[in-house]
Amino acid sequence: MARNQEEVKLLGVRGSPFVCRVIIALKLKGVEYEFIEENLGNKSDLLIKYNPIYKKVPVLVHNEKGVSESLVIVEYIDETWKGNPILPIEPYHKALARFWTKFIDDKIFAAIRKALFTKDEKEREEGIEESLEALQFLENELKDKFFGGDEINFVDIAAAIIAFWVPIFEEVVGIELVTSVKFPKLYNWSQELINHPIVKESLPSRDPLLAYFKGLFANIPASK
Ligand SMILES: N[C@@H](CCC(=O)N[C@@H](CS)C(=O)NCC(=O)O)C(=O)O
Ligand SMILES: *[C@@H]1O[C@H](CO)[C@@H](O)[C@H](O)[C@H]1NC(C)=O
Ligand SMILES: *[C@@H]1O[C@H](CO)[C@@H](O)[C@H](O)[C@H]1NC(C)=O
Repeated sequence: MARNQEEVKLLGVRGSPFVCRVIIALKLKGVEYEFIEENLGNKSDLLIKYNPIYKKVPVLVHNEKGVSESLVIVEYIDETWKGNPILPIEPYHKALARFWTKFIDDKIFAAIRKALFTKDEKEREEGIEESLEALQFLENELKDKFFGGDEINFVDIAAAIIAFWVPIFEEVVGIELVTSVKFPKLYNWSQELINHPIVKESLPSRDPLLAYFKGLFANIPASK
């Protein structure tokens, strides 16, 4: 199929850090796409059809082929549209980039969730401790302006959640995680990332998101 006949659709919601990864990747590659806003309270037939297992966004539909899971989608985009590479080419560096993205989802995101989405103080303290421990590994890994060096790469895209969403969570819950004192490199990186032109135009608006998470947090049942 000729390039100009390509049909690219993204099923998503605006505020999702996982959907945002895919938006950043598509914009970096200069791929035109149609954004289809999902209502997660009443999922579309399209979402159920293309992601019957998890029924989650993002889903990329490229010429009627569906791809799910944000990190898998970003790799697919990188391999399908050349130019502005997202993953390293060299196998060892590629393996390391995949390792860190998995670490972000399995360790950092899990610990941060634990710290946030609870009203149990003991659970929160444990979550904060686990978050700080995990973030320290990422701080030690950061050697340049971005994880990708001068340009953003797979790890920067995966970690956008730390740069943009985590400060919102901190504000909602009233805790501190990524401060310039605790994590000077990560803090600077987060400022660079959210001001990177492609990332900046891919991020959702902060205020509605803050209001949304405030509501979500207020509705967490009190612990026994
Ligand atoms: N591991 C998934 C996570 C995606 C995810 O959690 N999506 C949320 C929105 S932020 C969702 O679709 N939730 C709907 C549901 O769980 O029913 C990814 O990386 O794509
Ligand atoms: C869910 O969405 C479908 C399709 O847009 C609509 O027909 C239906 O009324 C919606 N259901 C609810 C409970 O809002
Ligand atoms: C962070 O940025 C500030 C201001 O640009 C700079 O003074 C500081 O040295 C940077 N810190 C690190 C750890 O890069």
